[in-house]
Amino acid sequence: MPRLELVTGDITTERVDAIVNAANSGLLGGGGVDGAIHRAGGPAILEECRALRATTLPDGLPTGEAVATGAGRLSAKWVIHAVGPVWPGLGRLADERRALLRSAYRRSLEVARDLGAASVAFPAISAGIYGWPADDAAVVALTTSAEAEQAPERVRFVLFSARMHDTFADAAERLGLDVVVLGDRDPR
Ligand code: AR6
Repeated sequence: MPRLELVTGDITTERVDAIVNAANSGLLGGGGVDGAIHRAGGPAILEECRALRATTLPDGLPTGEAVATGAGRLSAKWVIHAVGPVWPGLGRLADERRALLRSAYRRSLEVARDLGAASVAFPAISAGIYGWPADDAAVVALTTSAEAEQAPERVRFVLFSARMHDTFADAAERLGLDVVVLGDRDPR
């Protein structure tokens, strides 16, 4: 099981080997953390995404999948673009889509591991513009990472607000998972 870490902050400044982007299937940028990563990382990331669309991913990246590019000006070596599902509202569809959210985490961890990353940072995938309820998003993020067989040694959740941080911390406690809470500025 990887070491799980929680921190409040802006994921674009994290000093980890790989940063996960909560992208969309088009891979050509967007709002939220996606916009922040492309702004901070510069045009090289978008160029690589365009190249993927022109070659191996003409129809875009399916929901629940992940693909890596370089990280441009970011201190990370790679950005792993993962596509989470849109929250469908409570009901039958929620279970199906939850499997896709699990898959987005699992595939990101596998891609990170295949790249040789020792550390990876995640935002709360789907919990912003895609509307996933924060507590459920935290449970999926934590359990999928804790259970992952293919993962870097360190998995860090970088939460943009104190409230989301508390949601992740509470979920971890309820689930009986050991997580290391880092200070706002991670000394690494
Ligand atoms: N660092 C860490 N977390 C952040 C940052 C940041 N700089 N900025 C936002 N968050 P979202 P989604 C948090 O909306 O729900 C885009 O348009 C945010 O507060 O970025 O998966 C894509 O192109 C929230 O908790 O991603 C897609 O179209 C979490 O990151 C769509 O949004 C995820 O919010 C994906 O929506």
